[in-house]
Amino acid sequence: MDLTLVAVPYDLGREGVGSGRGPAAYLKGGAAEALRARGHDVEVVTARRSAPFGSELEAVLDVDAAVAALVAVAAADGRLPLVLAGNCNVTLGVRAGLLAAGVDGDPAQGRLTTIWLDAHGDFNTPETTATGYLDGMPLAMLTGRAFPETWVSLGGQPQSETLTLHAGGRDLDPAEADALAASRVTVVSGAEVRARGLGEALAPALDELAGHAGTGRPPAYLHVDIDVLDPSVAPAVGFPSLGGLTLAELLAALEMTGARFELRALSLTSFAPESAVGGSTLECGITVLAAAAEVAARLPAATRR
Ligand SMILES: [Mn+2]
Repeated sequence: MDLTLVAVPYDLGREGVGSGRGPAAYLKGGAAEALRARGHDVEVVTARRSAPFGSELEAVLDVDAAVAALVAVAAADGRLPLVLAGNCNVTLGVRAGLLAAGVDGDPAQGRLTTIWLDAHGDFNTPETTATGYLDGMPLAMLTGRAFPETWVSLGGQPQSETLTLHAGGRDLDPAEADALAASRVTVVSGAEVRARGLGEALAPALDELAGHAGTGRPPAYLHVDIDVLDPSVAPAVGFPSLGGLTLAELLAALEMTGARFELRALSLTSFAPESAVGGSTLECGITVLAAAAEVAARLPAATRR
């Protein structure tokens, strides 16, 4: 499989701080070598902000424009973009890049879905947030609920909520949880996973999502905030939340996604190497990258273009 590792070394637009150190830590920790050892062709590129830091929102969109350009080139070339980033805001750039590469362009193959695995809702808006924290809003931004002007600057269209699944959430603000429950996003909460088991909780939701997207195996973009894992498994994150997935459950979610969708991109965020002993989190992340490459490699090459 031809892979493009896209490093996005920013935490809310600030370079090399907090979770913005995660991408370099993955690369220094052997992410590219681990993928090459499994037989993949791996290129590594880095997204860079083009202008000095102004505001968080400006800087995030600046970085996302760079991410979109790199993802578009990789996807158009039949490579699988594996995007390593500080924050979940990177999803805007990944989606914009996939759209630019025409991944959403063939209705016969189904429309592009987003599957979002995260301990947090990331669904706050300026109206519901208690703190104003911008990285509490990326799923709301992706779906056009928050800062809809984003999609004017990035190009492309917001992700339809009907084609969006959020799974593994267990730490949501009350107003955010209400908004998510009232939305058209399919939700599989962390509590449901714990109560029913991952397979039983997730399979019907993925089936429903695939049904909304079209016939055959529609294209999917999988976003993994590594904090969806339990902190006992992956402790080095900025906002750990108990009751999360095991690594085996996360890998099973990837397999279940691959069984129903064509995996067209993966993003992996929130690894903050200095927030705890980073080793196991690093290993988990690299394992997720390898699993995504393996799932995507099962597709015939022609469908990746
Ligand atoms: Mn997140």
